[in-house]
Amino acid sequence: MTGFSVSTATEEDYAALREAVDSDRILVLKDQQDITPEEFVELGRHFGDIVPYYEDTYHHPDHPEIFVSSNLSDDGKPLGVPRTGRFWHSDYMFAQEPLSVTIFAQKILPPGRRGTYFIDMVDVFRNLPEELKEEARAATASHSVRRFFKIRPEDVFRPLGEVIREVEAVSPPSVHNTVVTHPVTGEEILYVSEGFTDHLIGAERDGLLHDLLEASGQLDTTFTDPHIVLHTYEPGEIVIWDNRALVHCALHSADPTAPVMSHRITTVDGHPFDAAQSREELHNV
Ligand code: 7UC
Ligand code: FE
Repeated sequence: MTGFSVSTATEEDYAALREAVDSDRILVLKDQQDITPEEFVELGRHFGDIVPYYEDTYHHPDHPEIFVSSNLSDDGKPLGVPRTGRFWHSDYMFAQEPLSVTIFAQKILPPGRRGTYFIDMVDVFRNLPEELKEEARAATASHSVRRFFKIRPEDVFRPLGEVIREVEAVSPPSVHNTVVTHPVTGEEILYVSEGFTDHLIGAERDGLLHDLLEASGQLDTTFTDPHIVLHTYEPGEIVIWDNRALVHCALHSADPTAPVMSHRITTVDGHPFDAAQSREELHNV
């Protein structure tokens, strides 16, 4: 979409953006290079309550609502965390209440290809054989950040066991339905990811998680599976996506030293994450 500007946007414009994200799952706003952090936060507020990342190593120095992925430093202090999200996931899958919407702004683009791979997990579920659908509906899934928790600068010289215990205490695994019902569209979403889903609970057989991930395209290391769509960023783009329906995987620059920076805001939209399971139930699993 061209022509959007936070400085002139009306409530109707924001409603149209939200509708586009619900119907198309992903929306690209062009020519946003001049957006200020304050305006970016303002944009985020129109998609629900902003959830700052739970680890403050990722925070923008002046705006904790903004998650920074970057390999740059300011006065020797790292700005955010480099090379984040290089694995299939949905943001905050490991949390009791995962996120509804992700808003992603590429601030400094490295040379070469920098993008995000997406898979529409509504499509994936719709195309599963009926038998696999039934097996998935019958199970719940346990998700954990542990494989992708990034060691923080202040963790150096700490015993690894202590760090692991802390990760498990601060971000214990979450349990969600393996098939989540979208609260706005009513669609069924296969809610599993290669990066965060640790195991299924109540599955009829071993290997179900593997079969579901395989069917989704998330195990294809060549990224040529027909479910996979790559969005490569152009300067000034902001991409907004439905974090319930899509899983994503970052494509970082081939050169890890090339300066790069992206800003991200995530929200909960006020609907239950999963229409089939109330928030109270989620907190009591
Ligand atoms: O550093 C990262 O790759 C961040 C990841 C562990 N979590 C992203 C999220 O919101 O779930
Ligand atoms: Fe992510």
